[in-house]
Amino acid sequence: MTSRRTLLRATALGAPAAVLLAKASAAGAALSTGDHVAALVIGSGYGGAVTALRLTQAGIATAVVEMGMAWNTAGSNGKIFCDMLEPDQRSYWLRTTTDQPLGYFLGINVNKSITRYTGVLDSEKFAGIRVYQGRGVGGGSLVNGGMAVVPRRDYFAEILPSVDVASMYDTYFPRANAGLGVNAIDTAWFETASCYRYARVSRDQARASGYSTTFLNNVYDFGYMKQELAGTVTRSALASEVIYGNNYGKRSLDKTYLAAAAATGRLSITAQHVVTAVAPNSAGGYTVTMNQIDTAGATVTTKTVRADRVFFAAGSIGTSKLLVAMRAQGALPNLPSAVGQGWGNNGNVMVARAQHLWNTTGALEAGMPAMGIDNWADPAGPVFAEIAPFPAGTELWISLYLAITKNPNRAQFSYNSSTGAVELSWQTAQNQPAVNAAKRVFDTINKAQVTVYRSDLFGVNKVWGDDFTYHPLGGCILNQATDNYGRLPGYPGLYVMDGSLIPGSTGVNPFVTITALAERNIEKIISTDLT
Ligand code: FAE
Repeated sequence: MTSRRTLLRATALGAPAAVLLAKASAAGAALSTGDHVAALVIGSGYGGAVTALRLTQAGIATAVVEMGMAWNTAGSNGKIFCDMLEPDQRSYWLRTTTDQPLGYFLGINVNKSITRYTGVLDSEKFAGIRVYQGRGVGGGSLVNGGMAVVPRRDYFAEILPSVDVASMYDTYFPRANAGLGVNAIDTAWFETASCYRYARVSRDQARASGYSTTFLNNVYDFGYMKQELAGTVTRSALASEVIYGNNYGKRSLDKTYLAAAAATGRLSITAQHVVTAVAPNSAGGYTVTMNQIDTAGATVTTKTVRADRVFFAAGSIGTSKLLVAMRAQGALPNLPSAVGQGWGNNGNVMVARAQHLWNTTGALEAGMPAMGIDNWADPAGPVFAEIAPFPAGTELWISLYLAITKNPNRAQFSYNSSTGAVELSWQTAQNQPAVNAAKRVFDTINKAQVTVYRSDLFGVNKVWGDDFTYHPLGGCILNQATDNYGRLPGYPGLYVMDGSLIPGSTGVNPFVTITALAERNIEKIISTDLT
């Protein structure tokens, strides 16, 4: 309840989130070389935002460093973010062409040229997988589908056996849901809303094929969405806004956790700074090196600051890359060998089905998914498939799914000394168990409904979207690479707080798990290490 009250207090102050965050940046300004801070948080996604709020509430001045932009200024169209139908430079992180997850239509590449810019969605390419991540103050919360799903209790116990399950479900998951502003859809409205026809069609066919379905909570304000459909407010989720940001309606972290942290007056946010090194400082604490970048990604200046404590919250990829590089380069040579191990894609695979002409999915599709097919209990191939929108603004007769499966394959990060890059060993073929599990479900549905797969959306003649993920997890696993609360062994004052703690899979969309685990860990760290 504390978090709920604090967040309410933050907004009750009368200042909108953007003003609070602007104050946070102004109060602490950007970090400068020579600064000495009590706590420095690398990254402003879920792990970082929870850490920032709880540290500042505990009276500790906290500096958050974020490589992406603050996303508080309107662009050429009068809005902060662009939509999915007309992506411009704001869409992608330092690319000259878009790299849409569904990059093809009728087998034709539909990506377009854009100006290289520090846009909000990164499609980071490794040898065998593209990893989509949010870039900006708020991390993945700026670009994600908002689905806020608590994992199954037995599966959580299976993936993180060192964590007390009762305290997670009694305390930390409820705390995370409150802090994130999670809300449930009005199920009666769902049944009639034109913008969820696509979900109802998929649901009815799944049920008729023997599968059960479930509603999904979200951090998008469903009350706002109702008004969008009624035509009384500006559209966002109903205006093809999702993966390049939502201009309205979404409770992203800059409006929840980070706004509440800013309201304490103890938060500073340094945006457009990429942390490149962390090493022990001879005077105590750690030296953190960072490059300030411009909107084309060029380094403007390099800064070093000293921090008594450093919280790695750069995401599964960002944290793993930094730590693996620091170990290899000798800055943090004693990091355990488990750092860089155990990375997985949460069993992600996407697929689409073609509907019969008489089974329309609707021209207006809500960008925020609200329903999933739950076949996780099937021991032959657990699948939890979100019914995803295809918000093209026109009838397409397409049913799209993001399947989360129990893929046992894992990958490692390693440092390539000749290029200086950190590589990820994942190969596309490692996703075959995910494809097999999803195929069982969707083959069954197709057979029962006499429908077929679309093979024109993920490439030419390619049924499965098996070469990208939205859910990078692991690389610095709890109780293996860190202790049971995210402390890095051998380096007092260094902590890991994000999705890298989770061993490659949560069985559902991951941000509630990441948030709840961060709530659990920071509570322990504050009570034992900081007071
Ligand atoms: P994250 O949110 O990625 O935050 C890390 C931050 O650190 C980012 O802001 C980075 O820019 C920053 N950073 C990285 N390296 C550095 C550095 N060296 N220096 C400074 N800053 C740095 O990490 N999950 C759900 O639960 N439900 C959904 O509906 C959902 N939909 C998604 C849709 C899309 C398109 C994507 C990409 C993801 C989706 N996810 C969803 C996944 C979710 O957003 C992701 O698991 C979390 O954002 C991960 O949280 P972390 O705190 O680990």
